[in-house]
Amino acid sequence: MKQDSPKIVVIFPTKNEEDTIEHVIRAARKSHYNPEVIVVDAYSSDRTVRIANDNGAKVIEQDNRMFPAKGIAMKKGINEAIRYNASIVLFLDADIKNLTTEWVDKLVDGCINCDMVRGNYHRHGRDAPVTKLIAKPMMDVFFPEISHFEQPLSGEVCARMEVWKRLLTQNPPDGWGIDVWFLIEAAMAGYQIKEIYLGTKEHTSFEDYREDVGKLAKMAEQVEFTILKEAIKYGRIERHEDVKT
Ligand SMILES: Nc1nc2c(ncn2[C@@H]2O[C@H](COP(=O)(O)OP(=O)(O)OP(=O)(O)O)[C@@H](O)[C@H]2O)c(=O)[nH]1
Ligand SMILES: [Mg+2]
Repeated sequence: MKQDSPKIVVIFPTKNEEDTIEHVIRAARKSHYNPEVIVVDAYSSDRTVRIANDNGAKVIEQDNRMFPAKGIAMKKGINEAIRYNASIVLFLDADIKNLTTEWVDKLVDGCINCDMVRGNYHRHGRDAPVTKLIAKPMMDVFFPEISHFEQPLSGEVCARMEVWKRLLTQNPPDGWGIDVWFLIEAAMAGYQIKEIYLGTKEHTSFEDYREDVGKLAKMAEQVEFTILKEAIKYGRIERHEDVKT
């Protein structure tokens, strides 16, 4: 590692990810950036925490037992990364079966000259219904200037620490709305954001809902209302009148 390499922290929010946690931590730790790996766990009832500890991650518990709590976990992770003096923080989902070290390197590389870098993938036809049916159409209406981002709910997001710190002060949501919220708030703050293509994403959460998409109802609701609240905050709500119903 070069002397002047930035300090990188990789954060995995986890809830019962014993099948994939070892693989993803190992892939991240092999990065030439030599990152610290933090797991923010949601009181997993399986072996996630033990496996994460055994593979060199620092494991912390999220702040409370409210679920879903991806936002709570991400906020906790950023605060922990601040203690590590990180200059770049990369969030990755822990359920990605085909995560590679190259993903980590590419996302961090992109962040050297950009404020925020986000993962984009090819997804199975039935994967990512909340992205396809809720987030993308709503972003088209309320935030057209950033609706070109293919994956507004991407869990693979890298940003410079000052970006995360500033966004933390804006009262981020606690649940599934967090991903699109970070995108909208970063864009509204004028940060430079780019999306990079990482290939196909294979993740275990898809297996949970491929036969019953209704399992995503809470996620859909939280994403939808996050975008609505942001549309109100930024004076965009009247744009719904342009939608043919
Ligand atoms: N700490 C914490 N982690 C969570 C929570 N909910 C989900 N996660 C983790 O967040 C990551 C993303 O969750 P997934 O269930 O894979 O959801 P997703 O892939 O973004 O969404 P889909 O594409 O709809 O499956 C995974 O690593 C989960 O283990 C939570 O409440 N707390
Ligand atoms: Mg997933």
